[in-house]
Amino acid sequence: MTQRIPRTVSLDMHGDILVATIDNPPVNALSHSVRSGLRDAVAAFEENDAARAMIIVCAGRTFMAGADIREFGKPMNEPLLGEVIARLDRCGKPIIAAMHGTALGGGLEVALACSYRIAAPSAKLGLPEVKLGILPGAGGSLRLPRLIGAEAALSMIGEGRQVSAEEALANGLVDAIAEGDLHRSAMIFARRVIEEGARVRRVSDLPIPPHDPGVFASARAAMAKKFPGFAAPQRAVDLVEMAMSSPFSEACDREYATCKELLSSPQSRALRHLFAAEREALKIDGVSADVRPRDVRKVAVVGPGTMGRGIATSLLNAGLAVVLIGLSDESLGKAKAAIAKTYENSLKRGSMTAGEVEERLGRLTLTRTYDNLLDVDLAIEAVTEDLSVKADVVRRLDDALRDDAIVVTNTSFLDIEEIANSSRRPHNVAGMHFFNPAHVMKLVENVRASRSTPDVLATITALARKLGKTPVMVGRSEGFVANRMLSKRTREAQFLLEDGATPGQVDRVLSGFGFPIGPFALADLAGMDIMAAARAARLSRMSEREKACNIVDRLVAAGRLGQKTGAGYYRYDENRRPSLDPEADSIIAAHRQERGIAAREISDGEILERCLYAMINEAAKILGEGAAARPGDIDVIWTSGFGFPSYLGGPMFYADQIGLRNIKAALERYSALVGREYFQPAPLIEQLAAEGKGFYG
Ligand code: 3H9
Repeated sequence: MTQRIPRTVSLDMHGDILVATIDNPPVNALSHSVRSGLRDAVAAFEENDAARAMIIVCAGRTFMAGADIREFGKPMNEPLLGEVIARLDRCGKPIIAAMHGTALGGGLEVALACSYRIAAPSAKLGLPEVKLGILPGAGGSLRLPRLIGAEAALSMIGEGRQVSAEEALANGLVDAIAEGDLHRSAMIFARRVIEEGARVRRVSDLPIPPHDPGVFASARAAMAKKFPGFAAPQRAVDLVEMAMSSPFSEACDREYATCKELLSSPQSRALRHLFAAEREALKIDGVSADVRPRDVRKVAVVGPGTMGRGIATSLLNAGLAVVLIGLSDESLGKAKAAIAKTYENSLKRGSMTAGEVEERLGRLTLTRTYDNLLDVDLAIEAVTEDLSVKADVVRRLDDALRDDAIVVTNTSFLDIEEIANSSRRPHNVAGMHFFNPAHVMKLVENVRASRSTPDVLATITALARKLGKTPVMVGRSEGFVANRMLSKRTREAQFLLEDGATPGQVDRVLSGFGFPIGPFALADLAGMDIMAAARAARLSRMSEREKACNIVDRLVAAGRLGQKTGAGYYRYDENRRPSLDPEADSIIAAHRQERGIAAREISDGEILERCLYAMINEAAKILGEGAAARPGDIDVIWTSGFGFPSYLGGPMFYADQIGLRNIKAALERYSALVGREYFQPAPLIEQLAAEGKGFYG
């Protein structure tokens, strides 16, 4: 018998076991039809005397991944998820949730309202609502701690941490891990439940497990440290604490009210915007979804320096074979030692086994020649930022690789077109701009050249995803998106020092805004010599004021290279703890004096606006030029790569909250104060402000 309740839920009887299959691609979200289907499935189960147990299982790649995010912010049609869950909970016969893929949010809440839970060995379970700025709203924060205890529940709800099937079995979240086929295992499990009396087990009936009341205070402190500025993790602790001291039904109402309240909060809107923007960024302009990426199994990395090593490590981590090409045995040996050291640290931390280290290093080949590269599918050059050196490498790769192999440049500011032009096969050339350290940093700016073919672009996107990165496609532009915008913030931070601000003040304002580190503390970390070299590379394209604003060079001349020499903008103790340093202030004061600039009192507001609006204005130029396809791409770049607080949604989303008319007025103000060449509003801002629109309409 096959009975169809709404389209997305079907029911099948197998002897005395009713199987409810949810099929709502792509991720079986709990859309209205699934909710009503589930409610009707429970009713059908209760009415059917022949059915002694029911299994809930999902078709496709995953168990239910939660409430349907697309329905958020719109009027919800009944039944609401809470009602469906209450219906499952009240059922007088046992229901078994059989989970595969990711059982998340509302999906896990459905499972928690069942009598039993069984998971495929590869399944992941979690309540990730906090990442969307909300909290579970359908009993998750009440049932989870009853089942696994307060402490384990706090980390899953407050951090959105997903657990493996193995961990879930160990902490009692699931009753069994499937052996072989999940459906078959679930049937065997259900049969046993029936044979043992078809007992109903309600998590809502479980007593509140004993817990140390101090656990909530320590969770609050841990969340504040781990997620500074985020509201939902703190509210998660409040919620779990409340859930563990209130009657179940009262706690349910309060949980739902909290979820609803957070849903309309600015942080949740920003985080949900980013969730969508990250997925949108994978859709490449002009490349249809059916373009298949080329197969990439073996990659050559040219240049065993810092970037090359990081990129090679990242590729090895993703299971690819890597040929690292260098000029000398010495540089190659150093690179291999550095990669091995990274793995040694992972070994010490326990995040890798000795076998895994050996296997990864076994896939690495070192060579000084371009011989035997015919089995290489893609090559990444990470040599010196010098066009002639890069062009030479591209030509050598042309000769050495198969005709269909892809050549990728890791340039950070050279012209992608000129690099592509140095190849005989420019259609096979593109950029992948990794950030240092490349095996750690999530962001990769993938760069399209004018002749890169769609499948080349699809391949570099797929490769970056395989490396666990967040790729964003950008176009031709000096410094691409991230560094081009950053350079404007750096410029303003320097000008602010000239105008009278101190490094401590600027850093305090920007970290107070939500950046993990201020620009001057960051410069001390990177090293003043590196900052000076970056400045020297751009000198010829700088304005007169920027050229003259050489505080970085003065610090280098004073031997203040940053943390590594114990002093830069700040002074550092032996544990690298910073303190304000009057000597740095004197160097800055001497610079002002020489330049004839009188220091003035600078407000925190001016610091924030000059630093942020200079970036936003540059972003508007980038968008206007088409070097970024969408404002969302820029938001993803800055939140995933450069520490822009994700609860503010990224610089473009933030700008829309301020209002482009207000931004334009501030840009005009700073044009008058600092100079038109620095703050003239971008044409796109002029246009959108005149139309009363924002970047997002
Ligand atoms: C919740 O449950 C609240 C309740 O507690 C209380 C309510 C009262 N809804 O990520 P992918 C789309 S809050 C609608 O590329 P993957 C996604 O946009 C929810 N759509 O695949 C994309 O669409 P497109 C708590 C969703 O394999 C497509 O599916 N749950 C949802 O890399 C593929 O997604 C979460 O926060 C959704 N819930 O990763 C889970 N989820 O193709 C959020 C995804 O048009 N989801 N889509 O761009 C995820 O973490 C990942 O999507 C997942 C799959 C791990 C499931």
